[in-house]
Parts: sequence; structure tokens; C-alpha cells
Amino acid sequence: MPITKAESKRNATAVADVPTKPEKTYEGLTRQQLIDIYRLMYLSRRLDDREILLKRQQKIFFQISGAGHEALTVAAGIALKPGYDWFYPYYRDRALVLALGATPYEQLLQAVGAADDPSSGGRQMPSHWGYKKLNIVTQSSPTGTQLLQAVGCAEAGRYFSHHPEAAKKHDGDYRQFKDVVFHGDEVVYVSVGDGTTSEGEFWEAMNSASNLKLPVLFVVEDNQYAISVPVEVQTAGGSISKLVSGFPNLLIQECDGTDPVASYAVMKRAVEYCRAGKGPALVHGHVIRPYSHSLSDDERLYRPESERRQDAQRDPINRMQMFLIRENILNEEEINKLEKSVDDEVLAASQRAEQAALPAADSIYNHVYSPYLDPTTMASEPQPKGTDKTMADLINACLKDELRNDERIVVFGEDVADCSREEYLKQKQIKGKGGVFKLTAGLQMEFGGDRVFNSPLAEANIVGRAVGMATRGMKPVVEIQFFDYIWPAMHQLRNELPLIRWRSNGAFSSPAVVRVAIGGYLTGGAIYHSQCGESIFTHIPGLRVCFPSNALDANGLLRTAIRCDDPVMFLEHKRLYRETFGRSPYPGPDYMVPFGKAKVVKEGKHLSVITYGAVVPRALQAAQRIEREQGISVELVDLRTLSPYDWEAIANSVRKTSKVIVAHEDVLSWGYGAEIAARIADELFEDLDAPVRRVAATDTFVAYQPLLEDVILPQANDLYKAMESLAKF
Ligand SMILES: Cc1ncc(C[n+]2csc(CCOP(=O)(O)OP(=O)(O)O)c2C)c(N)n1
Ligand SMILES: [Mg+2]
Repeated sequence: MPITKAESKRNATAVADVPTKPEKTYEGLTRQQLIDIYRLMYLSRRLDDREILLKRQQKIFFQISGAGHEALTVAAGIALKPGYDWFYPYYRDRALVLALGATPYEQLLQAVGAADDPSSGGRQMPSHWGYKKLNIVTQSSPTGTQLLQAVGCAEAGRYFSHHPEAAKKHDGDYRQFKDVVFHGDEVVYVSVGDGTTSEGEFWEAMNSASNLKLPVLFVVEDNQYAISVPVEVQTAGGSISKLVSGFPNLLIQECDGTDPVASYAVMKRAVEYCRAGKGPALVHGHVIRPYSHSLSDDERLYRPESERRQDAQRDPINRMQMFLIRENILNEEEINKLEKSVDDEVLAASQRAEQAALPAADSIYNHVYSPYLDPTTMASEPQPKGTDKTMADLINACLKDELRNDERIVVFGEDVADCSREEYLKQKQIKGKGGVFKLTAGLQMEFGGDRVFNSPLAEANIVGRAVGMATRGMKPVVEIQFFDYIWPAMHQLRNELPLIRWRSNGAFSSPAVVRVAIGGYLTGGAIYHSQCGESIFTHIPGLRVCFPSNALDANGLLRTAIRCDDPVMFLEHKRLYRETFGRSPYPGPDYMVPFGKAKVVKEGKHLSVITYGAVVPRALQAAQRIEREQGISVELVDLRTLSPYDWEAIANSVRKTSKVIVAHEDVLSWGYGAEIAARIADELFEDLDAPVRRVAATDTFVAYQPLLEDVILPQANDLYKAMESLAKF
């Protein structure tokens, strides 16, 4: 069994001289390895104890321990290869992270919130592991979001081994800054507690990993509780390993997770299975939780003394001590000596960490976005060719160009493939679908089923896997079929995708593109096929949001979205896909529209309309009519991207006309216009001759009956009336 670099370092300070008897091994573990394992377990426990003390002294601000889980997680750490395999641990995995090579000092830097905390630079709570050099990917607090990312990470390893050319660097786009390393047989470790297996994303991850035969090692650390909720409430029948037994290709192993030798035996088997490419494995380890859920919880409120005493008898630290003595590996004196050396090490690390420099207050904006590539400067001129094309045509053309240009791109989502049953395509029995709006038509046929494919009907699955792939260096360009159904992916979109870079203090990034069909004016689209809601996403730092109004912008913005180094939500208005308005000739394979640069669609002098998306053609119609009928000259500004947005263009227009309407299709209250209007009122007050007006949908849902839809969504006539009233003010 390989000993990690960190372990061999630790051996230098290990105590025992191993007796020179014929070497007896324990599931392949040597006596020295068992001593090392005990050292790691004890080190982990003492670090928790130290943090608890520091918390009581108010020198740190939170504590959650890995106590009781040490044997299982050290076993995983030594069965896997740091910096080679990939790791998506959770907060109980302190001992795993130590086994992989993180130091006590590094762990304590996070507890004190130090500038040099390698996991997050003082941004995340303690025990939120992330170590780039060890392939331990930045971890968050939501239970279970790591699972689908681990699946995506495993897919990326497989993808690059099938497409080694794709790993190459490329100047001028995100690839310049995104290193790719792959080996072809790396395993992806992901762990969760028993309670977390109740999350839907657990089941989505199990489904995809086993269906795709991916090398993901799922470790369920079953301590019988999720805070105060016992396992029988979480899991039908009380056993997760029984419950998942129907998944094909899945190796299931159950063990006493308080016994490192038993745990190592199953981990080794599981790792071998995954590494051989046979599929995923699930290790169900039974552990204990001796220190309550966290320092904010007191388990005596819901667990009687008898139950706690029973658990204590299985404490892995005591058990391992007794084992070492029983097997004559260490005597009591040697154990004491080892423990003393660990205690000294922890104390020294703690004293050092308490002195560590704290992050500078002005560092808070670092790594919200990529520091390397600024999408507001990514621009090139169109080279128009051929006849006018629709927005749908030019989005499709951009996807084709970019798939050709960048082998790291994969396209997936619901129904995006031409046909999943490829033999039908090969035998030319069918024409193929390529998206419910046909935006991805022909992509699978040209680029193959491993680059363009259908996902299960599960939005979190789509975005979660994309996050994992993008973290490894791929460029997933995924599709959410209808904005109305984006919500199952909200966790990944709000808590993961845009945060990876910031929360890891720049160590990791996940620049994926999420294309979403959005909007109404469909005549019969009704509530669940007409929603907008862009302000929910512009409210998220770290996420870029585009909302083009015409074919040319859609093509150029999508290219910038794909080539840039930030995560992008690309909102495509369904009604505009095939509209006569805003068609354009194909602008060539390199056309890019910079983010944050609005377009003045029509110059004017009496008032400004700031808008985007499907309101642009409606506002233009109203502006042309009012100029014709009443001589009122309206300036129309199309924002094109909503985050970032072009404040300069807004300010220039308002300074020129002194009157402004902010218009959008989404409901009025708390909408995107509220922010823009507030900023205009704040910063341009002196330039205004009238109140800032807003035109938007009513504060209702979009109804099916066209008569109602017309009243609900802002029409050209509503814009006309608002223009008229403001001009007269
Ligand atoms: C999505 C989400 N819901 C709720 C929480 C609050 N929470 C944090 S840990 C936890 C219990 C987790 O239990 P389990 O998965 O069994 O892990 P354990 O802490 O027992 O190791 C809960 C409810 C959270 N972090 N994320
Ligand atoms: Mg639990």
C-alpha cells in the first residue's frame, strides 16, 4: 500500500521502533502503517479538541468536529492518492484531509479565518476543506451539493482521457488559465452523512454515476443522526446501503467505520473497483458522533445518557489504542509518547495560527470574477455573410463554431441531442430533434454523442455535473429547457456555480455556461411556460447574466460567454427565437460582443427607455409611433447584458434626455428595473426633470387566455402611454 508523502514526513516524528518479528499484516497494513493511522486519528481528534478550546476562548467563531469518524476517513485517505485522485469531502472529514497531506497548521488557519488559510483565505467556516495541490475541491455548507459535482468531475476525467488534445492550453480564452491534469484511472471521492442521503441530489448522483459507470467512490458516514433527526426518519428501512442495492454497476460495501482495519479493507476494495473502471462504489460506514452535531448543538436534549454511553464504547480512538496494545504493536508508554508528540504539534500549530495575519478588508472583491479575463473587453467586429438569419439560427451557428474551435466544450441538457439512440441516426431512420426549440439541432450529428448528449430530466443534475466538469477544465454549455423549471437547479446556481472562485479565494473556478429559454408573449404559454425572473440571478454576485434581444447580439454574446472565464447564465427569449425583428446575417466564427456594453437602438432627445430582451422590439414600435404621431423623440437603450450592465450608457442617455423609463417583461415589484431606477434616482438626481418611471408586467402570473396575457405583460401600447405621460410631465 502506498504511503503518502505526508505520512512519510510524519514517520520521522513517529515514536515506535517496530519489533522485528516476521511481519504480520492487517488487511495489507503493516504495523508501522497502523501506528501512522493511529497518529492521524489521534491528531484529528486533538485538533477538534483544540478548536473547541479556541472557540470557548472566542479565538475562533465556529466549530464542527470529525470526532468519531476518524477511522473510516483515515482509511479512505490512505486508500486513495492525493493530487491524483479527486476529493469532494464534507465537514466531518478532518482526518481524511490530514491523511491526504494537509497540515494541522493549515487546518487551524481556517479556524482563525487567516489570510493564508489555503482553503478559503478566511472566507469559509472551519472544516470546509479545499486544497488545490491535493485535488481537494472547495467545499460548501449545503448538504449534498458536492455529489453531482463529483459525478461531473469523474466525467471530466473520462472525457479528457478520450480527448487528450482537449487538455491543451489555448491563448486568448479561458483555456489559457485553466490547467487540465488527468490520468485515465483517477477515482473521485465524495462523502456525505446519513441524513444527507435524503437530499434529491444524492439520488440524482447515484443514478448518473451508476448509469454512466463512473469511478465515483461514495462514502456514507452513518453516525445515525442528522443534527437531532435519527436515521430511521431519514431513510426508509434505516439502511442506505440496502436502499441503493438496485443500482446497476454499483459496488456496495458496509463496514464498522470505527475500526480502521475493517474500513481500510472495504475502502481498498471499493477504490480498486472504481479504478478498474467497473463503476461507482458506495461505502456505508457505521460511525459515532461523540461531540454533538457542532458546538452550537447539545445532543443531551434528544439523546439519553444510555445511548450516548453505548456509542462511547465504540470510540475509534480508544478502540485503536486497545488494538495496538493487544497486537503488541505499541505499549502504553509508547502510546503516551506518541500522543505527547501529537499534543505538542497541535499546540505549536495553534499558537502559530493564532498569530497569523488576517485578511485585508479591501480584499473582499478579489475573486468574485476571474482576475485573468475581463469579458467587458472581449470584442471583435462582425464579418457578415449570407442572408438574414433568426436568433435560433445564429445561436445554433455559434454553438457549432465553438464546438469546432474548442474540444473542451460539451453540450447537454434535456432533449438537446438529435437522438440518444444513435443507431437510428446512423441508419438514417430519423431526422433528429436537437432541442424542444431546435437550438441544438445537428450538433450531436456533427460532434458525436460524447460531446452533445441528453441528460436525465433533472435540472440539478444538469447544473451540478456542469459545475464539476468546469472545475476540472471542461467547458460545459448546458441547457435548461424552460426558465420556469430552473428551480430544482437553484441550489447549484445560487450556492455553488458562482461561488466556487470566491469561496476558494481563487484556488478553483467553474466557468460553465447555462443557456435558458425564457419569457412569454407566446399566446397560450400560460403560467409555466412564460416566466421571467432574471433579477433573481442578477442578484447573485459572481454570475454573469446575458439577455439578448436580437440574432446578432445573441451570437456575439454567446461566444463571449463560452470563451470567458466566468460562469454565465445566458437567457434566450423564446418569442425572439424566430421573430422577424432582429434577424442578421451570420457574423463569422469569431464575432464577440463584450459584456456590459449596451446598444443605443434608437437615438432620441426627449426621454430615454432602458430595457432588454423582448421589450426592445415593443419599445421600438412605441417609440416610432409616438415620434410619428406626437413628435416625441425617444432614445432606446438595449442593455444586452444585465450583469454586468452598462451604467455609463444609462447615465449618458439620462443626462441627454433628463427623463427615463426602465422597462422589462418581468413583474414590476422587486424586479430588475427597481435597481436601475434606484441608482438613477441616487446618482443622476440633478439631471432628472421627471420621476423615474417603470413599465413591467403586473404583479401576477402569466395567464393562458391571450386576452389576459395581453393585459399582464407590457405591450407596445403600455410603453406608448408611459412615454406620452412622461413626456408631458
Ligand atoms: C441543504 C442544507 N439543509 C440543511 C442544512 C443544515 N444542516 C447542516 S448539517 C445537517 C445535518 C447533516 O446530517 P448528516 O448528513 O447525517 O451528517 P452528520 O452531520 O451527521 O455527519 C443539517 C440539517 C444544510 N447545511 N444544508
Ligand atoms: Mg449523520
